[in-house]
Amino acid sequence: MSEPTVFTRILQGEIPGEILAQTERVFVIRDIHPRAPIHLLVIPKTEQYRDVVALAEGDPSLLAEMVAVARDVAAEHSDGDFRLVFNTGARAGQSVFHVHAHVLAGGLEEETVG
Ligand code: DGP
Repeated sequence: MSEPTVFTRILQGEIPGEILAQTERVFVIRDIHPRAPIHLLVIPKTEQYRDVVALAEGDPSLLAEMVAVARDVAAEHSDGDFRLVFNTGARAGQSVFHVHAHVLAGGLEEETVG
C-alpha cells in the first residue's frame, strides 16, 4: 500500500485543514498557497484517480459532481464566477497526484489564460 495523499490525510484529520463544504463523495478546502483572492480545492474523497483524465475515464459522474460543487462554493465564497484548473502531470505543475480542481475566483477580470 502506498502512503495516503496529503488530501486524504486532511480529510481524515491527520493534518490540519478546514473542510469548507462536502458531499458524500467530494470535499473542499482552501489552498495553502492561494494564487487568487479566493482559491479553493475541490477534491474527491477517494484518492483512486491521480488526475482529471483518469477520473473522466473512470467515473465521469464524480467529475460532474466536482464541477457542481465548484459552482456552489464559488457562489458561496465569491460572486459566482470562477476559473476551474486541473493541473495534469508534473510538467504542468501537478504536485499532488490525487485529482483536485483549483477553484479561482474574485478579481480575475484583468487576467487572461496563456
Ligand atoms: P497541484 O500543484 O495542482 O497538484 O496543486 C496542489 C495544491 O495543493 C497546491 O496548490 C498546494 C495545495 N496543498 C498542498 N499541501 C497542502 C496542505 O497541506 N493543505 C492545503 N490546504 N493545501 C495544500
